[in-house]
Amino acid sequence: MTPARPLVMGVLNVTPDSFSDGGRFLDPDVAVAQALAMVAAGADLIDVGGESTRPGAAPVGEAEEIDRVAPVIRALAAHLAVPLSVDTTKPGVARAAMAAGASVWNDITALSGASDSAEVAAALGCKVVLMHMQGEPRTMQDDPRYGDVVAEVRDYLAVRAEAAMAAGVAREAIWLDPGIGFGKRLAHNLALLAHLDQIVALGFPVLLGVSRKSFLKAIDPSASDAADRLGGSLAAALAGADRGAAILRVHDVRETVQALKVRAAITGARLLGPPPTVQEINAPSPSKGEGQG
Ligand code: 9MG
Repeated sequence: MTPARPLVMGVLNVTPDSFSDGGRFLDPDVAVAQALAMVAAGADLIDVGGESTRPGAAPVGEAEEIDRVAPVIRALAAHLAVPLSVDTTKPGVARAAMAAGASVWNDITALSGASDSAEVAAALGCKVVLMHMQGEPRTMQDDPRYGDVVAEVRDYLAVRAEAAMAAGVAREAIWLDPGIGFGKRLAHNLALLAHLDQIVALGFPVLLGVSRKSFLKAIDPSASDAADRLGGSLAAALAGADRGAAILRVHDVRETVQALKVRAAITGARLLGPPPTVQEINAPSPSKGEGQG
């Protein structure tokens, strides 16, 4: 039996200014072609975003955001069998996206972007991603501070999940996300990745987004271009998978799926193969020249 692997969520930005692929997929036909390619490469779901969340990004009005995402989601729903997610902080955009065929609301404000966000999510009956962010995208990287970042993020997510359920969102509809890079320094991001199991322990599926993020550049300064961060993205994604991430939000679908397949094959081989006996472990290694051909 192959061990379960995390689901892979492909990122489709229909924004003129996203940090990684801004402006490339504004045309619905181009967006559909890109989404089809991601599904062919193994994406289990597609996340469509019409407002950039990179630090310093300019906010977008609701009508413009709907104009960007709704036609693309409608076209994707007609061509794809995989679930579609909308990355938005606005209940009006979430409503329009669900009407166009989406079934997941990916909200970087954890349903705190508007006073009625949680009630709208409950009424829509969609899945919701509740993400942690300190501050707001424009200024979040100015001076983020925490005492114990893992405990603070975990407790915040637990409170937001309770608030969503109190508003009528079903427990099974909730996914949590530590919000890597959202109001966090390198050390905060690394602590959250190293201790992701503490967020997983809350009992909800955990979505993780590390793909091409700036903290990778802080570790390898040669990766100043977002597209040069594939190796770091894969390493961080696998670390998240090892700690129980259920969904990985990624730009490089084919490479991520391949990395996960190799990881699963290794895990499967370890699970299926007989464990070494004490005698085998204690047996002396062959001396030089023996058994090496
Ligand atoms: C929109 N967006 C950008 N990065 C993200 C992340 O890490 N998680 C989620 N849920 N959304 C993200």
